[in-house]
Amino acid sequence: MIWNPERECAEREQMHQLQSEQLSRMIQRMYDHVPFYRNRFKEKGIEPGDISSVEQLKELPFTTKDDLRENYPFALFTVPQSDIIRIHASSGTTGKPTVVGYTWQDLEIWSEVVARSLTMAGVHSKDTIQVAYGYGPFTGGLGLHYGAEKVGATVIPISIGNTRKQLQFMTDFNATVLACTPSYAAYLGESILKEGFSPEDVKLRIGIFGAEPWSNEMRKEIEKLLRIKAYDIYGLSEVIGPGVSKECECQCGSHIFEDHFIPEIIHPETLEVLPDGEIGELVFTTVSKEAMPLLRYRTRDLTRLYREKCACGRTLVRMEKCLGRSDDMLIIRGVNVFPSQVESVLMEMSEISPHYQLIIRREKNLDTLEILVEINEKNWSDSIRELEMIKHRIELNIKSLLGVRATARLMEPHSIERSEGKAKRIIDLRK
Ligand code: DLL
Repeated sequence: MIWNPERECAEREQMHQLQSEQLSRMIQRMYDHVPFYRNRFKEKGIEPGDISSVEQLKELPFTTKDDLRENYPFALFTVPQSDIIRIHASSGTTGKPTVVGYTWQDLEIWSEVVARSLTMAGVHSKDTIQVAYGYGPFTGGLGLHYGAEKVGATVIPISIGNTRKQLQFMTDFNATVLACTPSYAAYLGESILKEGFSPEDVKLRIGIFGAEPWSNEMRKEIEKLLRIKAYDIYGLSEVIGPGVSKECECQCGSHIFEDHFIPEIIHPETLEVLPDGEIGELVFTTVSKEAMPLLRYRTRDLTRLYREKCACGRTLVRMEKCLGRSDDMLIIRGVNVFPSQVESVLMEMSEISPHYQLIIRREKNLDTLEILVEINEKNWSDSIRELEMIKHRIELNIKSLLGVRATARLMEPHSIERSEGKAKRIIDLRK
C-alpha cells in the first residue's frame, strides 16, 4: 500500500505552504533555464523573487499546447539532455506531437502518484494487474506499469490489442485488476462469452479506467459486465501522464495530487479564475516536476472542483468526471452538447450496448446529429415495430434531456468498430 497521509490528508494551510514554496522554486528555475518563460515573465514585469505565494498564481501567464508545439521538441526543458531519462509524446492528430521529458526524480514522482492512485482503489501487493493501455510514447502503459510495480502488485504488461490473448492471460493468470480505456473494458466484457471463456473464470475485482471521457452510466454498464468496481483515473502526458487525479473508494470525484499538480478552473474565453463548483477549463501548474515543469497549462478539459472533505479522509481537492474537451463540444442548432452527455442518455436504456458513434453533418448551413447505436443481442431479434419504438425513444430522450434534435440509426450487435485505445466516438463530416 503506497500513500502519503501527511500530504493526502493535509490541512489546507499546510498544503498552501508546500505549494507556495515549490512554486517560487519552480519560477526561479524556469527563469534561469527556459528563454520562453523568461521572456514571458519579462513581458509581464515579473522577477522570480516576486512570487512567494500560491495566491499569486493568477497573476502569472498561461501556457498552451501551441506554446509546446512552438518549442518542439526540447526548448521547454529546464535540465541538460544528460539528465533526461525518458521521453514520451502525445500522438496529436494534427501538427507536431507534444514532447515530454522526465528526469529520474520525475519518474519517481510519476510512479508514486500512480501507486497512490492504485492504493485509492484498494489495489495491493497481492493483486495481479493486467495493463492493457498502450506501451510506447503514449503514457498509459508505462505509467500504470511503474505505479503497479511500486505497489508490489504482479504486472501483466500486455499492452493493447489481441482480445483473445487478453482474455486468455486474464483467466489463466488470475488477473484481479484491469487497467485500460473504458471503451476497451466494455469490449473485453462483451467478448468473454463470444471468445468461449466462462465469466466464472474471470477473477477481476477492480478496473482502473481513463484516458477518455466516460459517463457514470457507462461505469454501471462496465461494472455489471465485468462484475468489478470501476474507477476513473485522469491525466495528460504534458502534465505527467495518468495519475494526475484518481477516484477513491467513494467514487465521488477524482482527488487531484495537488502536492504536485496545482489545479485552477478558468473561464475558457475570459480566462478569469472561476470559484469552486463552477464548470470551466482545467489548468495545471506542475510545481515539483524537474525536466519540464508547466506554468498554468490549459488542458482544454472541462470540469469543476470541490474541496469539501471526502468520506475517505483525504483533503485533496476533487474534480468531477470530465465533461469532455472544449474542442469536442458539439453545437447542434445552437445547443451545446458533449458526447459524454449523449452517452449518459443512451446508457440509461437497457436495449443498447455500450458502443455508439456520433456523426455530425452540415446541411443547409445547419449542423445535424446522427447517433449510431448498437442494439444488444437480446433486443436485436425484436420485431421491426419494437425496434422502431426503441429508435423513437432514443430520439425523444435526447431531445427532452439535452434539448437537441438527433436522428438515431440502430445498428446490428457488434457492427460498430471497437477500439483498443481511445474510442473514436465522433465522426465530423463538416470539415
Ligand atoms: O490519456 C493519459 C492517461 C493514460 C490517462 C491512461 C488515464 C489513463 P494523453 O494521451 O495526453 O494522456 O491525453 C490526455 O485525455 O486532456 C483528457 O482530454 C483525456 N483524458 C484522460 N483521462 C481522462 C479521464 C492520457 N479519466 C487527454 N476522463 C486529457 C476524461 C480523460 N478524459
